[in-house]
Amino acid sequence: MAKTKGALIGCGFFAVNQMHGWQDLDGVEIVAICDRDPERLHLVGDQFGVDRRYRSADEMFDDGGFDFVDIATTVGSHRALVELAASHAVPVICQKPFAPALADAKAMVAAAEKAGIALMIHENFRWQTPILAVRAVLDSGVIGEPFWGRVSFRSGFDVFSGQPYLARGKRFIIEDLGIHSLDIARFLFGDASRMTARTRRINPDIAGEDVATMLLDHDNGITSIVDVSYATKLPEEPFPETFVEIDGSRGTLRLGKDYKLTVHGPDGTTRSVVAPNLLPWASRPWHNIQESVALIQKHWVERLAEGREPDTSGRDNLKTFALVEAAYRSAEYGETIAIADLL
Ligand code: NAD
Ligand code: 89V
Repeated sequence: MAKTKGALIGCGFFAVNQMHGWQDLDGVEIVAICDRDPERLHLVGDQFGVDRRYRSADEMFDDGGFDFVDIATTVGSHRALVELAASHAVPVICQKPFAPALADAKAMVAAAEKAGIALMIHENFRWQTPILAVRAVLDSGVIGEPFWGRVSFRSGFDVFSGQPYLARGKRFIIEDLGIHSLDIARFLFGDASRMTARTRRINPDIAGEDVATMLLDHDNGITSIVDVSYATKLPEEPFPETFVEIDGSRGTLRLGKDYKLTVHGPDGTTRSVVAPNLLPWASRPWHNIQESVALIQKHWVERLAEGREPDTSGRDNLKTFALVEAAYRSAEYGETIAIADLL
């Protein structure tokens, strides 16, 4: 069978994981890559044996010859590149954060719909093995109907050495990391209708907020807390683990350090370890995120072949991105924000 051909734009820090993920997938081949920076183009092209290399995305699209494009650039270029893909009717994956602002994200969804192409946001945290394990427990019904939840990511890890742009943005932790945690909250507890948030900047050397505490009212009556911090100095650094607590009508679930999952129900308590697999190209502590990259890319290829909308489609991810926007507004004005007013 002919291989599905992809192209990748943005050969930076994170794209290497995406290239590994594509390389591992049977039936997929990345046939062209693009980066404005010739050094990154050279490094990634040589590492993954891709001969077609472009410094301009326009030129790469003009030459064509691929079935989808994977955008792994930083947020400022996402709208222009998605619109470029739409103008060439090429299905597109775009890294998170979706866009600089909700209006841009809506325009991107509209462009993809008008062109009749699939648009998936690379929102991979819900594809992490421990998060999928939590979802499976909820689906089993063992803890009954959830009524309260917490999604927590607290760390002192130096993310700025690998991703220096994170120290410079006016927005930091909610836009970069909280966006994943908010998507996990939607994945586990359903869509949210109201958001109340508070933020702080503890690290004086960065421009944006590095601590956020968010309270969500979900449509189905669940209340959740999503709390994120890069200013939390713990005796054992948990990066990049997400902790989850859920209380249900029949029991409780706790996902804690080292991927330990405790489920308590009417028939007793089970304790297990739901650690991610360490893929051959992965390295600790990033392996949890790296495996989720491989899984979301597999999902994309499957859905593309079936002609079905991916789980984190642009349309779906507007609801996650609206929570980001709402959190910043709530923190700025000290008010609770109705999500429906944004969508
Ligand atoms: P980076 O700065 O290391 O890499 C971006 C690359 O894109 C650079 O090499 C740059 O030259 C290139 N580029 C930018 N605009 C371009 C354009 N218009 N045309 C061609 N090339 C262009 O950034 P990064 O850390 O790799 O992050 C990239 C994206 O991945 C960001 O949106 C970030 O939030 C996201 N990210 C996601 C995860 C995740 O788990 N989903 C993890 C880390 C980063
Ligand atoms: O996943 C991400 O988006 C990364 C990090 C985990 C460092 O926040 O930017």
